[in-house]
Amino acid sequence: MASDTTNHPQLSKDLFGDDFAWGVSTAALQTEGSCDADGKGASIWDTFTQRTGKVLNGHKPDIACQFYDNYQRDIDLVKQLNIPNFRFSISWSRILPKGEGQVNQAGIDHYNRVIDYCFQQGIEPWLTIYHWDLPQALEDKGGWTNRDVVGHFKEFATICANSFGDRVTNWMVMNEPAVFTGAGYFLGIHAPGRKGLRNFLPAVHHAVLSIVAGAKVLRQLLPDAHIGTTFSCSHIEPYADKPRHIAAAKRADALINRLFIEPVLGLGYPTDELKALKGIYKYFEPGDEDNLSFDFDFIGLQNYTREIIKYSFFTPYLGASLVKAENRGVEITTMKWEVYPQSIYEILKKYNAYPQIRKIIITENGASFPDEVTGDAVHDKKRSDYIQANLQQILKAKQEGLKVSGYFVWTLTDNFEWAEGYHPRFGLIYIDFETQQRIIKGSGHWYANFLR
Ligand code: GCO
Repeated sequence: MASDTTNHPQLSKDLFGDDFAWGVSTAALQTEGSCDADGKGASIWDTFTQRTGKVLNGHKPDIACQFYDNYQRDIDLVKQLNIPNFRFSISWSRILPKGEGQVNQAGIDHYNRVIDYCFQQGIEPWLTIYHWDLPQALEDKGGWTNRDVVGHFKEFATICANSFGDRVTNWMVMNEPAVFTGAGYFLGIHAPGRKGLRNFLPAVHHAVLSIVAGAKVLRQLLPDAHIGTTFSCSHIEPYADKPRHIAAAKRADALINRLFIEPVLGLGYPTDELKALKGIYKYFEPGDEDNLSFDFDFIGLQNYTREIIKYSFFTPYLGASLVKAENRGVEITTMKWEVYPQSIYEILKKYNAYPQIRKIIITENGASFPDEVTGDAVHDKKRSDYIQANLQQILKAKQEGLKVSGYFVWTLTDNFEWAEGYHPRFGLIYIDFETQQRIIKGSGHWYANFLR
């Protein structure tokens, strides 16, 4: 694979230190398939993808990577790539088909087998409790806009802690709340497809209460657990050095980078910067102020790109819009995201500055590019270059003393990329979705060598 890889001579795993956690991340809905197997209830993504026009090419997650039936095959590949830590999520509706009440033991048994198999292969499982696949039965009662969801999430987190906590040490309560509330309850482009501030604001508040409630449950039941939660983030720059663009970039930063982490760190919602958020207090109940923050062992940051922001009179509430990377003449991925590795360094500097954060782990970073398949090889030099360039930036941050202590690639195999279906390929491992054949890509070979 030598010809497939640019030499980044100074990059070696050892430079990051012995206690740096190396891994790969996945999510249940994106990989498992078997959407109604063994008593599983429907999730909002199972129903959303039945609606026409919601997902590119009408793709559905019902088969995906067949990870539910064939988890051993892919965990074997994690091992083959020398990856010591494997992050995956638990499907809420496999364990509580209606989101609450009746427990489906088959779902618990399944995840116990997956966890046990990781340990058998010498791989440390890292569990995400919630990665966007809310049970449809809860959505029918209002989903994240209904405050009852907090109690139901607590119930789900309690079952996870009691069922898996005897072996699993590393936990992430929730994945990227800004995306599932923003895309799912404000823009309507992700499940459940709801729109507007009146859906978004309660969803945000109930998500924050749930993150904290879930973390408290873990801490109480599993005092030795290593507890985190993950946030999406992007380095933001104003379009031009003009006051109106600078102010717009600050508002976008409040929405994209600060909305969830600041309450969780005890700093409250960033309503000063973003006035439209003030409506969130309507959804407060007495005592909420004391239930918005938690002292996490680590914060998971997920960064892919930077955003350039300009003032926009026409964007309601925000008064800001993105200057699309495709119009800026920069290198972009299949997702049309700018390739800008310095973003991850800027992000580390930004979050490092919060004294309340003890430790940062990059729980996702990666890229989708078109893969070139020739026989039994997949050439994806752009992906390995992307990962190496990002690691160079993380190393620089680490050497400057910033508190970063882990890196997880998104993702193991190509999978179901939400509203984009199977078109964007993010995997270190290629999947032919017709045959389910796997081929380790050049980037996978690179990562395996790097981790050796
Ligand atoms: C995320 C999502 C992943 C995406 C990835 C690429 O947390 O954003 O966890 O599910 O697939 O980010 O868009």
